[in-house]
Amino acid sequence: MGIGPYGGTESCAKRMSPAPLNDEQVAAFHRDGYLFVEDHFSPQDMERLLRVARVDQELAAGATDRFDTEGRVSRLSLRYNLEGEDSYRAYARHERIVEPLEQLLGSDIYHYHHKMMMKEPHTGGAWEWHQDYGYWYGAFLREQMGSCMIAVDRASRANGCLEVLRGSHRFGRLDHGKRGDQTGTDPERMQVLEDRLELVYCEMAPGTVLFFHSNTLHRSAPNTSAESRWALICCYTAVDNTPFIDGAAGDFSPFDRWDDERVRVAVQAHEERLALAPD
Ligand SMILES: O=C(O)CCC(=O)C(=O)O
Repeated sequence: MGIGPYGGTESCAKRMSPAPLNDEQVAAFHRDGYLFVEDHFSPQDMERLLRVARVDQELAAGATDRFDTEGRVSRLSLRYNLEGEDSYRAYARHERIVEPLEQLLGSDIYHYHHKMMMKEPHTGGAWEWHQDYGYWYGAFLREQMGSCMIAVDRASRANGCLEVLRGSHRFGRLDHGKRGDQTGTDPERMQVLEDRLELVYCEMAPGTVLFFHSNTLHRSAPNTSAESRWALICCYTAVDNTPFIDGAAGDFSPFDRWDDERVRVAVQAHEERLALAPD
């Protein structure tokens, strides 16, 4: 039984409460704009999450298509609230996600939204270079926001893993405009940053997580492989950085954080509702 970076064992049920990130991890996040934590969740937990997500008609019904500049489609299913006991909301409440991100952002946080990114074999389209704060700027005054990408499937260069530009969060928010169905960064500045900064391919085994800052430039290539690339991305904002405009989507209020056992119970209940046989 392996020991994860959070001091727990591979079995979700037996993991201990999360330990804080160490100084080196926090410094790496501030330097690079992102932080990988391998083996954050066990492969078994990710298999269960994927099995649920694959048959969940509600998730599928809530999915929307986004087209890249070449007209290839990427699907995502997004939720702005934590009302409900499904597996994705359980992970969005997970103390292993919320507490490290609070540490990295230096603030208590509210949930903004979470989304299952469904990049299908051969068809999953690209995501153009952007900053999340480029999308969110219209509703939020400050960039004190961040996300955690959980690799549910294995993410590789072949299936269109996320790509980040190391240290790009330090250049502030760039102008964004329409790129296909998406919002992308100003190409001229983007070219300069691509020339100057290191491109990092976020190849991740199931259960690895990537915490990243809202100004970190990222994109992903189309999925040209026979393997799907599903990932759950949970997004949060500092509690004193709620939307300044009326009617912005989201439910910005304190929420309960769930530990391993509470998340496991929610996933199991979800499996039962979907009539999935236990492993
Ligand atoms: O899933 C991906 O490949 C890209 C997702 C992304 O860029 C985002 O959600 O902001």
